[in-house]
Amino acid sequence: QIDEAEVVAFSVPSYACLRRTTLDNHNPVLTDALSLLAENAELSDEDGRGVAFRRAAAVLKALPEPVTGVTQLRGLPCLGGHSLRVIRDILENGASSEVEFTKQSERFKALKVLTDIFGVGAKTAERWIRDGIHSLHQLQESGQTLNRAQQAGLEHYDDLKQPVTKAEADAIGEIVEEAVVSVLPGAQITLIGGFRRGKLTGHDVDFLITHPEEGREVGLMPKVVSWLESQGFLLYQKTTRNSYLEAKDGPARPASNMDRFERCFSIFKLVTDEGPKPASGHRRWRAVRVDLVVSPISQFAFALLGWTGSKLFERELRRWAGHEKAMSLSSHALYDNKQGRYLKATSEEEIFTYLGLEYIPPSERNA
Ligand code: TTP
Ligand code: MN
Ligand code: MN
Ligand code: MN
Repeated sequence: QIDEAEVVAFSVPSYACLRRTTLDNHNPVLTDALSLLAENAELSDEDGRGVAFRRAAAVLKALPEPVTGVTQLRGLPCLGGHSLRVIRDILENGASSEVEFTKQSERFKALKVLTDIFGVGAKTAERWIRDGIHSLHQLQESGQTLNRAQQAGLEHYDDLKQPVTKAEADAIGEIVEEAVVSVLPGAQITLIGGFRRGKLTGHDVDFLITHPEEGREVGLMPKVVSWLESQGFLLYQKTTRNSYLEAKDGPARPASNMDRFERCFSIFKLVTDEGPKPASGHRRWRAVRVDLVVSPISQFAFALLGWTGSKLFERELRRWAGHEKAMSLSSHALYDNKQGRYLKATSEEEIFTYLGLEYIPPSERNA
């Protein structure tokens, strides 16, 4: 018999940026289920539902131990009726019928396979599915026109599905660093994204590049890309220019959440084995997705905070800033709407202080 007092009740603040979320998840079955429903919603153009499931999953990720009964969840934030139903199903029956049904559905499977191609988003996948395309094979047979990114994505599909290890990320980091200092001595690179949060694997590797002297970073990306290309390290790249201009009278947040740094989406050719020539049919390299971002030093702290993630942690930081502090936070700047001015910062700690938040280190931003 279970004593009422033995039922652990948890207490968790509702904003993910008020919580410390490590990679030590005690409820992976529940969070996987909710994340799958979030993914399905996002792929189906139901972003509101997607965020609701992401928030619910994040609350469970922050719990100090496994949930054994729904009574423990009383009073927890972000758990709507739908998420609670899914959780109860799993706790009581071992599985959620909705999750199992979604996983098996032809539509979800097709959306997954197609959007797993680099360069293919939900809208494109949706259109292809309407044309009866549900698999890579059907796509190849269909005669659909693919853009350059999608062609590269299809060509390197199997490699890009393989998780990238920390060792591979570090190997790429050394090459990128060599490129960066060769074209601009004194320039610095920082590993960002999931690896900065301490993840052991990732779907890509993200780097932030800057130079301690403001302005020296201008025009850097094309030079880095040329260097990498000349050495044969890039299988694909697309560079987009910096389009950020600080408005005289704010706010910091651009129309979309997409930031406006000079950035490069690439597919890297990483040599995996320096040994003797491999048997025919085997190759000694793999393709890895790499994202490069260049920021001026004056925006570096904001870029670092904005690109370290997790995506939900970032979203919650911006929500906190807007709703609780009347400030607009982006990867470029922090604007105080009441004072009508930008707040300068040279470290992530300063930004947390402006926002009235306790500092959360990267390893505890895994919401
Ligand atoms: P991702 O590389 O997509 O995610 P991740 O590194 O957290 O996870 P994974 O291991 O699967 O790669 O994005 C990294 C961070 O960059 C994320 O917090 C969101 C941010 N970001 C932007 O600020 N702008 C953008 O346009 C994109 C795509 C990401
Ligand atoms: Mn990443
Ligand atoms: Mn991720
Ligand atoms: Mn990335």
